[in-house]
Amino acid sequence: MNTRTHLAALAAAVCAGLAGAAWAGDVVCLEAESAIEVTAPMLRTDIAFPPDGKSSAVLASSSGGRYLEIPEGAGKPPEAGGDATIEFTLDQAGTYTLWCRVWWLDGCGNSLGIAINGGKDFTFGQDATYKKWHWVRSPPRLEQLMLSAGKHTLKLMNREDGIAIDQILLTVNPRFIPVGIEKPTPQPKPATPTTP
Ligand SMILES: [Ca+2]
Repeated sequence: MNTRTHLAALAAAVCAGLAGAAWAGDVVCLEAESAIEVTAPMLRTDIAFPPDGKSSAVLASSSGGRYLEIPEGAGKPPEAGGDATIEFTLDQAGTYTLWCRVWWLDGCGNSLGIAINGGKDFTFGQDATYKKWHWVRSPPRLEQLMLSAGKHTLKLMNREDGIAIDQILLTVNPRFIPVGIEKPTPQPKPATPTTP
């Protein structure tokens, strides 16, 4: 390898390294069960207290063994409400794609409503993959997902019972596709009040 070829190879390696390094800030992954507020019949499921009707395999194959769930038979609006609010912080402004790792019972339990920062809610899901954890993507270029840097809230709302949500992922990279369990992104801890 002559010097010029060597430098070209080195430059390519540096560029590849930089591209890889840029990924970390492009993707924010949250555990659904990290919600600051959960109202019934939405509930936080814990592998230590398995609910009736769910196999241990579903629990064991969730990230952290915990997720949010609206059990089958809990009801749907207008008879039943139920929601969960999750706080998250973004390092950069952009048009985000939202992914959720979900478990749907069937065609009558395969969607939820999502509202960002108290804005207009949109329907998420409606795909036909049932009884297994899988990632579902939001419709592209949603106005609600044009987000500034800083703190935001995401509200998951009951639309149909028989659903579960394990992880939530936001990315500015439209080509990013989550696979399996993604590593949760550490979120800033809320400021603790100082004692006088
Ligand atoms: Ca989880």
